[in-house]
Amino acid sequence: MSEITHPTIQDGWFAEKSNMWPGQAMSLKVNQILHHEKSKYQDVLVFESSDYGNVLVLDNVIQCTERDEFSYQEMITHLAMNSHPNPEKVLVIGGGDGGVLREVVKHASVKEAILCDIDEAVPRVSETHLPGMSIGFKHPNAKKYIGDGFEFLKAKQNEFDVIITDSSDPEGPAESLFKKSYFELLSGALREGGVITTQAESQWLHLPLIVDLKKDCSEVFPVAEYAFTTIPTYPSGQIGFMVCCKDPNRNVREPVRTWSREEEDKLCRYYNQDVHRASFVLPNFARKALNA
Ligand code: SPM
Repeated sequence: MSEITHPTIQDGWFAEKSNMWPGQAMSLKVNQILHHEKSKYQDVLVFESSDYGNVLVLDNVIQCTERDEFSYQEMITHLAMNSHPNPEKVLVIGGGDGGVLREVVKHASVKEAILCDIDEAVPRVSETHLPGMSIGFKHPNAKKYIGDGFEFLKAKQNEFDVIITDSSDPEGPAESLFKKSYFELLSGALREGGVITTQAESQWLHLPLIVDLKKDCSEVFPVAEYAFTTIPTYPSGQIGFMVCCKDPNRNVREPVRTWSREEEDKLCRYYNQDVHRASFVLPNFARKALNA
């Protein structure tokens, strides 16, 4: 075990406790702590786990593990990208580990992919400890910008085909990215027919928040749907996304572009066109709440 200590790690186990998921805590066995710092915005921790590879934790909340990150990064990216007929210019807000960028540049249509993260510590630490994700920054069409996503968007009008908001949870630096005024900025920054996806929490834990998000998104976009993916290391084993489009005639539940089955197999470990469609199918309790 390394010399570095962290309050979330006791007796060789990390525990993710938060009032956002009271009474439960995901635990991972720790081999060693690789990095810890208090950045300007948040507590940044990376540890090597016994079974999930290296793990990035911000403000005591797991952001990604090397073992299961592909589920989240592929789904938040390809649900949006394959709901657009020709995404050329793409913006990622947040996502400082680079995993979403890695997925965006898999699309041959992309001429420019810009990532804007508020905290320089996240890409810096990811470049050292999460090389399989930060590889996204190395693509020739990818650009990184450090700054506040909300402020960045204020200066943008009709610029992007797809915008993906890969945020942390609403308590902390990402709070403004869950507000209706943020979705209005996203809509303004999108070109005609543009698509967004945004991290939209778990139906098991945050249904009232998701109901509010869907309401806000529906007031800004003519199409606003909730989809979800499974992921073992997020609380409740799932996380959702709002998928919205400026074109009222677009059905985001159906990919407008598909890779061949062989390409899907080569490019993705989780996403495929059937999973795309299935991710919008909700259990009764969530469907009732979201359709009410
Ligand atoms: N590129 C990966 C960054 C991850 N962004 C989302 C993190 C969400 C973590 N909290 C999940 C809690 C679900 N309620």
